[in-house]
Amino acid sequence: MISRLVPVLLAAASVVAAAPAVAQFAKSEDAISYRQSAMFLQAQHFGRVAAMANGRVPFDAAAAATNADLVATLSKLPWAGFGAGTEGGKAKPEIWKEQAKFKELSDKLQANTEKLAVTAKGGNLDAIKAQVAATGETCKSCHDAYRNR
Ligand code: ASC
Repeated sequence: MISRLVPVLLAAASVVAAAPAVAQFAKSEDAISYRQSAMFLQAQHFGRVAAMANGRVPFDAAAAATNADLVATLSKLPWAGFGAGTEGGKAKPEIWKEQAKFKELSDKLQANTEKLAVTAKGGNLDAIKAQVAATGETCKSCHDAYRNR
């Protein structure tokens, strides 16, 4: 009897495992905290590279590379926190109505931060300035469309 239940339980477990990433959050407030935390960390580490690009702090190639690497990793994180039923925080409801456009912008950010990490490893400040600008534009275009002030 129990043994006949095993395949059923395994199938049920695989459905849970395949559920959207939102399933990892116990409640929608946790998803909101998660995505806001990921955005906060991105802003801190992108801000360190941007400060060098803008001449606000002296250029330190190793610090730029380390921070750019972190941004590339961190930029993968927030999206799991925008699952179905997690509307709220600073997120505009349009995110859940325009999933394809939101995904396109999140992919664009990740492509830009990846490029920033590669560029920062190269150590050329002018190239870093250009890629910081391109990445910042990507942040801004998504915020303009999908973040409440
Ligand atoms: C940051 C930050 C943003 C972006 C954006 C770029 O450092 O916190 O939201 O860069 O200002 O335009």
